[in-house]
Amino acid sequence: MKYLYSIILTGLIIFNSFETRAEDGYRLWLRYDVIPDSKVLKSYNKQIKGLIVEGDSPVIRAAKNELEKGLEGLLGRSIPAMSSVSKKGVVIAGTPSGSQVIGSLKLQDKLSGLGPEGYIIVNTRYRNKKVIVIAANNDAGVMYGIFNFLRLLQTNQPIGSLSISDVPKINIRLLNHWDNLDRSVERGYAGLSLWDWQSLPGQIDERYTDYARANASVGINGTVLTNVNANALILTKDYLEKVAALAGVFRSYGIKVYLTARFSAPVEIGKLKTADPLDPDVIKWWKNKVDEIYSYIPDFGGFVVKANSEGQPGPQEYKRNHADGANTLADAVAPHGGIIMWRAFVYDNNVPDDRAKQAYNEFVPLDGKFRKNVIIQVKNGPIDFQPREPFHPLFGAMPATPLMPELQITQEYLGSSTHLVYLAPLFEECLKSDTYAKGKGSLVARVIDGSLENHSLTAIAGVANTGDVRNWTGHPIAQSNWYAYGRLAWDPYLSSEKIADEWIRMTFSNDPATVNKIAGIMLGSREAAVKYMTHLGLHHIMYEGHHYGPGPWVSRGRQDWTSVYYHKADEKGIGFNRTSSGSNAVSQYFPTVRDLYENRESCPENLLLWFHHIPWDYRMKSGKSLWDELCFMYHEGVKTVQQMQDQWESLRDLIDSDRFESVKSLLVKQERDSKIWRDGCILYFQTFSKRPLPRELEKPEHDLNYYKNHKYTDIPGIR
Ligand code: GCV
Repeated sequence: MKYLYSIILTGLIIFNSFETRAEDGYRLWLRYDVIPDSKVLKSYNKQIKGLIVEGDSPVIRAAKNELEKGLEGLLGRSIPAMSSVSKKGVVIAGTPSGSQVIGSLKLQDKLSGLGPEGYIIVNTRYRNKKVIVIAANNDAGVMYGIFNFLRLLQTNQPIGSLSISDVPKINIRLLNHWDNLDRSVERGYAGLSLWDWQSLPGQIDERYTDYARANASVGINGTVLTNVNANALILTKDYLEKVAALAGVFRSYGIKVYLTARFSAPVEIGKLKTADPLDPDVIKWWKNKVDEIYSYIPDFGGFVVKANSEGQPGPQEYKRNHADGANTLADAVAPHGGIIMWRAFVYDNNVPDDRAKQAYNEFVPLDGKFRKNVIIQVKNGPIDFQPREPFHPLFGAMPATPLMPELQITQEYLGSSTHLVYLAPLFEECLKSDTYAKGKGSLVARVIDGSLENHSLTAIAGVANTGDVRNWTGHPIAQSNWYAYGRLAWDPYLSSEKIADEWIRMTFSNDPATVNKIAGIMLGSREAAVKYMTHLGLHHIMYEGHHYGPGPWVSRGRQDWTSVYYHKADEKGIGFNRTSSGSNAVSQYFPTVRDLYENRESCPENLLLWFHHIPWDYRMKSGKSLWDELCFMYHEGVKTVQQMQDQWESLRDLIDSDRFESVKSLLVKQERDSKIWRDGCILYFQTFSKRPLPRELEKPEHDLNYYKNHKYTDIPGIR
């Protein structure tokens, strides 16, 4: 019997891998292959004998499907759906109102306080039989519970004494797609947009469902389909029908659809003479337009708006402010329960002030002036998704207004989908920064989960890294950034280590050696990128336009789009003086943080050149001069990439050859590019420092002109 069992199992494993076209990455972390550890598999098979998932909503049906599919894949046999608990080992999922069995378990106490999306997973007894219960107040909670239960199995966790009670800490958890209607993706490096507007609404690609499954599995419950550099056409009838078709797919996974609103839409598609937000015709136009949208999509989430930023139209053109603009839209969506996410990413070339200060200057005076259904969307740092930035000073500075962070999952400034950079440490660094807004412990996470100021409107956005390439994200490891974002959106207090551990187990293997090796590479990768690109607080010194390689020499055109504006290297030293003797951006932080940054001795060295102009011979904590430290850091960055290559090589026999080879070849490019960053930057800064490269360091292969003229020909999305 045992023998027969293992023959069937081997057959299933082989069948499964043929069926799924080797490891092309399409299945993301929802792979559901038979658990290879026979002990673990046997124990699960003993504990899971049947299923009861009651309820008849689309969400429950989708969740039930997922559970059946997941269990069949992982356990290597289909688990029978049952109508009553006739034996031990039944997994029961549902809500007290939708499921008789769950209803009879009297779980009210355990479920109270879990809201519409929280859930419990517990081992208990039903009519004296051991069962596993996944219960929630609402269907969405049941679905999240089911995904977590599958994650427990995928990561080989014990399931004999479960007592899980989980609830999302942020209510609205969004992906922002910078996708255009011609299917190009701004800062997208993984092919075309997932939304095939030409074939919608008639054709529904299976990818839409798989996209929704992936998002739901990590708790993402909203998607903004269109670019913040918005096209008003998305608000016209033909496109709304297409949007409605997508919303129909996503709804079954608890995901709402949102759009970007072009502020000048009343003029562009409404044929009005003005888009002045206080003009009665404009107010009426938005109201009618919104009513129309809700007639297509009754659960439409609302709008994201980029206004008066980088050439986008906005209320300031009519001498109105951001609150006037946001409130007109907010009033239009309010009767339907919609929200407005108004972006604080604003800066103006004509304002002769430090760009890092402008959002704060424009928005803090408006605190308390927004409608209740407006939330201000703030990038993690004050410039623009750089490899390292201090947290944005707006966090904590607008106590009367809900704020949501915007994180960038797509790697605009971190090597696109060519470099292996695990972003959870970057996200975590921002979320765990202490603003001191209400004394110690006022973390950014507490500002945005509403707990610091008691806000109930809470949200978070991540700029998506997905596209229509087979593996969704281009670089196989970039999938982890989508996963990590979702997990942190659900719980911003999670650690990068825990998230990496889960993702690796689900995506590659539960073998401890494999997990450790991949985790080691991932966890050091962000710091490596910072070191070979912009360490010690350097920022915005990238190649103009595509932002991929180095460009510290960029000096033409709009000042605040150049590099020289930011590094301010001269013969004396390097760095942007943002202290009280400079732009005084430090004054936008609460006193404890302000004092920390103001003083160059206390300023963390990894942000030193963000806040200070430092002499080349300044003694760093290492004992080296600033110049030597800068050179050593660049070299360490490259060295880490080389170590990543060796570590990856040691995985050759531990993981599938498809993903092994793909990452290996990308690491070769990453090493090449890290050297271009290192040598280009060192040679350029040397023209100011006039100091030699420390003797022990390898000399650049080429002269500065070579790096200045280097053209990339093999970077996704870059021509
Ligand atoms: C969508 C940066 C990017 C732009 C992006 C902008 C924004 O400037 O380079 O591509 O535009 O941020 O976030 O609005």
